[in-house]
Amino acid sequence: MLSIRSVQAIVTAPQGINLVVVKIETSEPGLYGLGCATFTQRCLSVATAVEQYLAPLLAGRDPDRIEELWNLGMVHSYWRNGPVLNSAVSGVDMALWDIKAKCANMPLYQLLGGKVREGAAVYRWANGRDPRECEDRAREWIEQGVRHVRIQCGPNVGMPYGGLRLDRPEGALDGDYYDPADYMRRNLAALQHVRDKLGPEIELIHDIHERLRPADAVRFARELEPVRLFFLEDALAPEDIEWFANIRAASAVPLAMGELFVHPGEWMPLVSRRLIDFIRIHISAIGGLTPARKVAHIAEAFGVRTAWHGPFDVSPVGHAVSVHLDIASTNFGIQELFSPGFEGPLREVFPGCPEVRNGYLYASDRPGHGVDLDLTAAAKYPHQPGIDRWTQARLPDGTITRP
Ligand code: GCO
Ligand code: MG
Repeated sequence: MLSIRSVQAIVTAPQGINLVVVKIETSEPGLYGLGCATFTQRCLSVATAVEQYLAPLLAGRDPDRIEELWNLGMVHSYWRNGPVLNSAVSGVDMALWDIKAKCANMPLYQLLGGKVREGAAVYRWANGRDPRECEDRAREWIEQGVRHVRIQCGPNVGMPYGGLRLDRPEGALDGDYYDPADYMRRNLAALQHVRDKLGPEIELIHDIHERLRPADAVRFARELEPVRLFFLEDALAPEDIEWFANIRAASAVPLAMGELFVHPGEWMPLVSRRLIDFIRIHISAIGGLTPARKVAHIAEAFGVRTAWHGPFDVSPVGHAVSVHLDIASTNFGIQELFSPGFEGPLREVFPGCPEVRNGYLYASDRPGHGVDLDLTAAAKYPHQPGIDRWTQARLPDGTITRP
């Protein structure tokens, strides 16, 4: 019987962003699987959870039993449904699906029911410091065949969430200050500008990134209606999801939520009460492909579409798993793809990155999810230590707030 021989967590940062990948080797020489366990802000905690707890638990077990091992991985810690342990289980889970597809000599999408489309339409980031820069960036994507662009206008185009106000109180503590009022004015103007300049065909998206108080989010969603967004992303923090009913009552803007979700109790009420239109979960944060495919099926029953989280802090392994699920899901909505995409060192460390052409992501037809990991190359880009500043977000008076 095939068995699990080793479970290893690899932390690598080919683009300077810490990624976590789990490699499961089996008793059959050369047969291994790779999974994404990336929670970049706490990557070493995830790696420790994999190697200190999951590796000894799984050694010698049957890799075919994915559902069994996913449930074991989730409940064995007793306390569960948190981002660190879920990410660790995700790395194992995706690696087991990779192994199963390799054993079946099939691309992963075949195990998920086969293709319902050839490629997954992507949305790309059009970040700018002013409306004109946002417009220019959007035009660059449109020239590459992209039909969905996310407009974010703010001084920090690298992490383009929130406005800026410089008049901090005396002695204010350091942090990443933003002014919700400035943010709303700035982004309403930018979205109106881009819609006016690019016309009605292009699909526009905007990410509030949980940075508004609920009442402001309700008002902003109403103000955004004339822009005709494809969807408004993360209008609320997970702690405030009861307010989605208020936004639904006030605005017809399609709503997308989920990248911060870790517990079924967060997404289930929004889906079952049809309070959102797109579920945008960070797949590793809920435990991997096994739960994500269940979320997709449940969402389909309620008319909610998928829009899996696709930032720079998902590894190419995770992106590949998303694409296989995208092309096999009837209720696929859109796939986020970070900028600049799978370039340079990322391709060196992860041979087989998904291909992007004319606004679509394509899944590999090789057995498994199609992405490999070059351990020698990975070692060239070791863990990047440091203290994130952008998640030390502060309101103008210096109050720490949600990033
Ligand atoms: C997105 C997200 C990211 C997150 C990042 C957190 O929509 O892609 O908002 O930009 O901020 O993944 O680490
Ligand atoms: Mg987001």
